[in-house]
Amino acid sequence: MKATFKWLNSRLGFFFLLTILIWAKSMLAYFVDFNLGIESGFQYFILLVNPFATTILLLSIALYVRKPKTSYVIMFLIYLALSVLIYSNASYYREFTDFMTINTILNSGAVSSGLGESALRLLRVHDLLYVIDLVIIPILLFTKVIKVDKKPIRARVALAFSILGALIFSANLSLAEADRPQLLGRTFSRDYIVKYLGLNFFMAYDGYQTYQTNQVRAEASPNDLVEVEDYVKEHYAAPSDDMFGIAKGRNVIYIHLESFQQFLIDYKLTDENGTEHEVTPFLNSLFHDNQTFAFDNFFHQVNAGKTSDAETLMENSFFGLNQGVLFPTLGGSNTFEAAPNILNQVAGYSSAVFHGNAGTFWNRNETYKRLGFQNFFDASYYDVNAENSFQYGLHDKPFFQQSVQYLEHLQQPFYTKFIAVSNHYPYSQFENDEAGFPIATTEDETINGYFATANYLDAAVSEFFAYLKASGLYDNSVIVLYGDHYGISDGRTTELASLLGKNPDTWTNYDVAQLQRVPYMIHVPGQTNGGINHTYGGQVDALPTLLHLLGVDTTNYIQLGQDLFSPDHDQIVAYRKNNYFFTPNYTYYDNILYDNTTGQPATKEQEESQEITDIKEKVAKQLEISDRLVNGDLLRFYTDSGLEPINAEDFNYKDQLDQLEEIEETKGTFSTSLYSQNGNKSTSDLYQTKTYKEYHEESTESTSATSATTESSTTEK
Ligand code: GP9
Ligand code: MN
Repeated sequence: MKATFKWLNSRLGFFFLLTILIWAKSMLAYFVDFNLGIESGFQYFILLVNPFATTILLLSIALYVRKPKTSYVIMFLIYLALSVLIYSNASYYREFTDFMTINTILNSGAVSSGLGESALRLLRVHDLLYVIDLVIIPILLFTKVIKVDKKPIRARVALAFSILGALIFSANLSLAEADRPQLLGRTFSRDYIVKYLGLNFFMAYDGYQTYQTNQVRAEASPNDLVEVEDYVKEHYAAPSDDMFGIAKGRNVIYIHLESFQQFLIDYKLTDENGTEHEVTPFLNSLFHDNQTFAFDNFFHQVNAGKTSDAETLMENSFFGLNQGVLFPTLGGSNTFEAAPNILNQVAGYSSAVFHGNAGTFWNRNETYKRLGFQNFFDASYYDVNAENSFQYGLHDKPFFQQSVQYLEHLQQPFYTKFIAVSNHYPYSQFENDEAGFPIATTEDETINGYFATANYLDAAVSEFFAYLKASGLYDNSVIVLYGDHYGISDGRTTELASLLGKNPDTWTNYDVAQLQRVPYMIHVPGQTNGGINHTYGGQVDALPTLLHLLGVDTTNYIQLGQDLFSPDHDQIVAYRKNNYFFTPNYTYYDNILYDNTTGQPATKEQEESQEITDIKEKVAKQLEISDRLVNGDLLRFYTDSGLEPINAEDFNYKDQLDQLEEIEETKGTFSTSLYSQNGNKSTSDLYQTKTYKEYHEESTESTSATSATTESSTTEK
């Protein structure tokens, strides 16, 4: 027995023991306490090896220390720190389904409430496995069962271990980047970083990011606001009298159309037999409805933060970051004066976001609180299973359907956002009863599937509208639909050319630039003077536009966009990447200025004209002001809005149905939720959903009106 454990009596033996134990504890946390969403054998493999690199690297520090006792003590202390990190995260995760960050540790009571008073409630039997060794190992050392090895490790050997750790780390990092490109640049979610690179790395990375943002933040002062305020005043576009307040007091329902480009509107895909298929018949009908104020020169302005950048723009009327992504880096600490907060404080709106993916994705669970969203229904509120979901969460039809059980409990008026996701890269084909819409036949799989997933999204939105009408919510709501960003990335668009009736050989970056249009439709039931508006605008303009329709004065808010209905609206659309821009006359994209009338590069005179110099200056200014505002966290100094600062701790995204029901109860007969108005009865059964197959069978058998298809119509799959 003794001989078997003899290796433990050497320093390297002790080092290996601790390494293996940290690995084992990491596995315990990964597989028992965390929910990391492992999607492939490859990810599984990365998960198994990721604790080694940083553990070896850190423990190797103690190998350089020659004195026996000191070396053992240092090694054990490092071990202790790593163990505490694993265990505290395991415990924190049970309460918050998230990892601890430097910010949560430093600034919030959340950690103490997670690990303090309620810690007992969070204890599990298997927790013993995380801590028992912390007692046993010292005992084994004191009782000399494990003997302290007096012989120092040669510096060269110590160095070899540090290098080994570093090598494993770089291998780990390249495997991770291969599976999830731009993992670090974009910081999609903490889950991703832990899944690919482990907890230790995550902590260090988070520390580095926090340090960087705090540096910039610390240097900023209230003085920096002056320039921002000047810009906002000068750039302000007063509302048009005809439009101001036309939707006053109505509920707001945002529908986020994932990866949806303007070219899909009215597009017909021709199948192999030459038959044309309208891709998004419902959204097309909305686009042409005279109750809809639709825009056909509206551009996305996102950068690496994609969906979350679109959200940043729409909710705040400022841009995402030039480098990195705002939600994960600043969302958990910055001060915002966003739409849900403004509407709550000036017009008594309640608010909620609905999204069928993990709440941690894009750090939404932290950021939404600071934006002022009272509720956030993430994947944990939905019945998500292998059949009705994919890698980005719940599919759109069950997503909208399952959302109404929560929506009906919100006090009205409400400000809500539904983030659809099925029309997301890689636009995989459905392999169930949702399959059937034709798949395009280009060389590019991604493009081929795009139309079918867009058609699915269209059907999902149509069902949701039918519910809104059936439940009565429709009439006192304004429904805003927008595409968040391109679905077909620039590099793939040549393949798309022929589908758009263009010649791939003469396809240029001018054509690519035109594809950055996304739909923006404001549907105001009962209004009849809508129509298609050709004004050039972008996502940064959405918030002042909406607030003015709701009759909210925006003069005192720091918003960088302009009301699209304002006669003063400047038709200059800044693109976040490289200060490109779109205007009615010019397109600046991929470092080339194009003349819109010809689609050809502009002449030298045009390029050097005063008009272009002015546009470039305005674009640069808007982006620069945005960066100053967010990087310096300047809104924390701003008081002229008259808004009370938000306390993120006031919002708790757990057990939200209970919270909403409690509000209904307290308000009694004054409760304005749909549920209360409906005599405390759910409206969920008004929701009708069918699969593509069911719709299709129905339309082909349209002569037999009472066909059996309606029977099973409310079941999804
Ligand atoms: C994820 C979804 C997609 O929850 O919103 O984000 P994206 O990849 O488009 O940025
Ligand atoms: Mn998106």
